[in-house]
Amino acid sequence: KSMEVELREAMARDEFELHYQPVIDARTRAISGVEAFVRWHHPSKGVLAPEQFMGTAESAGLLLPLGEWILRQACLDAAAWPAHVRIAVNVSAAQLHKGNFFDVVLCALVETGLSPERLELEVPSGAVLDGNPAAQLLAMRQLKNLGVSIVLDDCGMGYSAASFLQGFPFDKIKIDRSIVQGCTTRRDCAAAVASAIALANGLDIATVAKGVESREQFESLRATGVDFAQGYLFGRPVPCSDVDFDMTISA
Ligand code: G
Ligand code: G
Ligand code: MN
Ligand code: NA
Repeated sequence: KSMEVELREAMARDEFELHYQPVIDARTRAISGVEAFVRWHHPSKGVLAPEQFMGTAESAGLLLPLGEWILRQACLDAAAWPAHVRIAVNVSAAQLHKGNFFDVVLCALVETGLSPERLELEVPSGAVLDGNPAAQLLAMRQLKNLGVSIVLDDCGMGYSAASFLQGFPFDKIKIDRSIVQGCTTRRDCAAAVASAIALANGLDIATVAKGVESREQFESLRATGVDFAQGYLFGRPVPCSDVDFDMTISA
């Protein structure tokens, strides 16, 4: 059987699951939210990560239905959590480029009862640049008016030009793991992290450091002024029932 056929069956058979990774508030050291990551419980291959099936989902035209399922499931799960926990959902370029994106998000919020202020949508920078900027801007502005946050996900230095950040209504940027992980050992990484934070601060955009794996990295990022941090130091993505909503990181 081809993976494409298996993916179509997986949608019907409910073989997808969301795992959640904690995001820590760097100031309070307490959990501020989680990011959702999709997993596929393949009938014979075990648990598959998105890199193993997202390509096929895309070529099979399944990114939109899968994306809608992910959004709705994440909102449904989050609606049952303590109200201080925000939920970040990754959005694909295909979803962002579709004209009905705002309606899909609104529908998920209304049907699950999740407050819009608790939802963050993480958009890949490539998707923003490649698409129809006017249509995307409209959708982003509508979502922001509703109270949803827009997050620029993979902010490597290539996309962090002030003009780009200012051209879209981002509430947050996520600083890439590749530079975060070098912030205590490499001058180029330390400089790149510091300049991303300074630029975001100047534009009233919050910052999240991804891929934080050590205490030293976390303390260095806090000293540089990062607002939020995420990574294996705080926890891996885990099933909904395993998330610790009272997590705090001791000083
Ligand atoms: O934890 P993990 O291996 O699942 O994540 C790998 C990549 O897949 C990440 O870059 C992440 O952004 C992407 N990804 C994970 N979950 C989702 C999802 O629900 N939707 C989309 N569009 N991408 C996801
Ligand atoms: O591209 P993006 O950074 O969104 O990818 C998220 C992927 O990185 C997921 O597969 C997630 O499980 C993984 N991840 C999350 N935190 C860490 C970390 O601290 N270190 C490493 N190496 N990977 C991480
Ligand atoms: Mn993400
Ligand atoms: Na990601």
